[in-house]
Amino acid sequence: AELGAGLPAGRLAVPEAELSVPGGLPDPLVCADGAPVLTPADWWERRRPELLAAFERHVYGRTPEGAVEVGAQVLAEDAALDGRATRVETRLTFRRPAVGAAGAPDSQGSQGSVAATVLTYLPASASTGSPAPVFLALNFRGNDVVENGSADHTEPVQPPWPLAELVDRGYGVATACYQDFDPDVDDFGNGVHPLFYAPGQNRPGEHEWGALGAWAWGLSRILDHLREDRRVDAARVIVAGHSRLGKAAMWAAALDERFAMAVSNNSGCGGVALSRRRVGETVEAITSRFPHWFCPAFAAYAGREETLPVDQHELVALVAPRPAYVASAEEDTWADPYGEFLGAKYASPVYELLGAEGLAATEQPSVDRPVVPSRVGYHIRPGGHAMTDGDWARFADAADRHLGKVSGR
Ligand code: GTR
Repeated sequence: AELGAGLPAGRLAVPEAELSVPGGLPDPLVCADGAPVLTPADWWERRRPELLAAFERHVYGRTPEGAVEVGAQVLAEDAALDGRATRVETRLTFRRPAVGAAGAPDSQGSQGSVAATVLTYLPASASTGSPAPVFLALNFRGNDVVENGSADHTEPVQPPWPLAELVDRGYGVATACYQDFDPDVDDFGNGVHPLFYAPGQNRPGEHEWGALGAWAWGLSRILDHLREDRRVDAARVIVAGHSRLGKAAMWAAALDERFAMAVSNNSGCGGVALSRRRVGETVEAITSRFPHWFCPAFAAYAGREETLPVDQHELVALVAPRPAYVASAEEDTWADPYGEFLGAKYASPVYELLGAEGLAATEQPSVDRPVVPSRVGYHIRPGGHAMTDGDWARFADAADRHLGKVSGR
């Protein structure tokens, strides 16, 4: 049965079985005042800014616009992977700008600066005149675990990434540990938040950024840095992430249109799974365990998802018409794989309005039948919550397809 007649204005009718709350889904192509979005100009000038502002106000919080002073110091630069890659480690430092015309000293002392170590693998060909497209993804456990794995299997588990395979396909990979930008604890005295506090402020306000906002900000600062490197194809930087970092990657791509493509792996609640389904992790569950990920205002929607002014398909829509690739895992029920599929599916009308193909599947595909050709891509694979080598291979397939195949080895 369709939740058709009687829906409030601006609600999209979807099959009843897809949601757990009444009232349909917010329609990405209807403005808050009920005006339909009929042209690309309506989208770019009215609806997109309105949706972005709604995600800031109700979900992730507003990212401050103020500048920080950035320093970059190369820590190491060597050949790697038997000469097929260049491995670079760079320390980025972020500081509050000196305050006032007199250049008053930074009152926050050591808390006035934050550092992140960025690890980059670039195909050797990037140093000889063929700038490489790059996958940029934060990691959970440290750059060394991306390279070498870890014997420590406590959650969240992080397998090593298939750096050699990606480099051999022509892609660079850039990463930093997410904790460098904001330690993942419900505490706002560290990480990048204090760099932007007003005098006397010690935590973000009701509608200000949480940790996901800080991680997304970090992704944009790494992008700034990559764009300065002539070995990087600045027009082809793909932001990717797993789980909480898949949420951050999608939010980063929504905020920062310089990202050429976005990949969300098992991002679940607060990522691309629809909040109105209330399957697996709910707004109540996530805001009780991880209140600091979002703006404080998001917690008010726990158990009242039907009143959320947005839902997560609209996060995918904010990436349009850039390629967006959504990946699920069959046993990852906490992330609601079907809800992730629907997040991709219901973003599609915005892609179509902008002249791009939305998800080329109306039903969830079976496991291991990836939908790569359309600009919104999707796969579900067997197994549990993880970002596997096979997932990475599909991300590279989608990037090949939509950003142009790069000449690997
Ligand atoms: C879980 C959390 C999810 C997901 C995951 C992860 O505990 O409930 O929202 O983000 O962590 O990041 O691995």
